[in-house]
Amino acid sequence: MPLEKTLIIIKPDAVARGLTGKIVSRFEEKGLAVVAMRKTMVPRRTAEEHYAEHRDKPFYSSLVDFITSAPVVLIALEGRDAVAVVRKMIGKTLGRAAEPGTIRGDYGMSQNFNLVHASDSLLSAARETALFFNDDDYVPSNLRDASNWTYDLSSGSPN
Ligand code: 3AN
Repeated sequence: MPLEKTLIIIKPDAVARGLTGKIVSRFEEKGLAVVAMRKTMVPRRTAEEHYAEHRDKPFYSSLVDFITSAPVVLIALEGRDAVAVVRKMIGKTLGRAAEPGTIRGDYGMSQNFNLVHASDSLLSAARETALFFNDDDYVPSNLRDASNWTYDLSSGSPN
């Protein structure tokens, strides 16, 4: 079955507000597998590389300041169409415009303190997961008992 990996960062605001568990639960309940996870401070140079595409934007340095200011939780999630599924689950960038039912829509009001980062394409997902995780950080998702109940495997083409 073709599986994608995507990078989530639970940002300093969400970690400080004690929302880590709730956010991780949402992804688990959806059927995405946590295949790597680490609570850490992000080194400044790593943050600059992570946000490189925003280097010329006026908010770049405050973005780097924010993500390096306090602990974050880094998560690699795996699942079918994981990149798009997770983007839909986090909602719009601006919390107060994000739809209820999304993570930002349910827990946030801010644009800058918007709780989570999620890779926005397969290409960014590959770049960002490699920036934060090594090969030996990953556990195999097929060890998770519920994995046989996330997709219907009986029809030949998992769905
Ligand atoms: P998203 O996180 O929804 O993918 P991006 O990739 O457009 O949003 O922006 C990355 C981060 O930069 C956002 N999470 C937000 O914190 C910040 N940001 C985006 N647009 C603005 C803006 N116009 N002013 C200030 N900060 C912004």
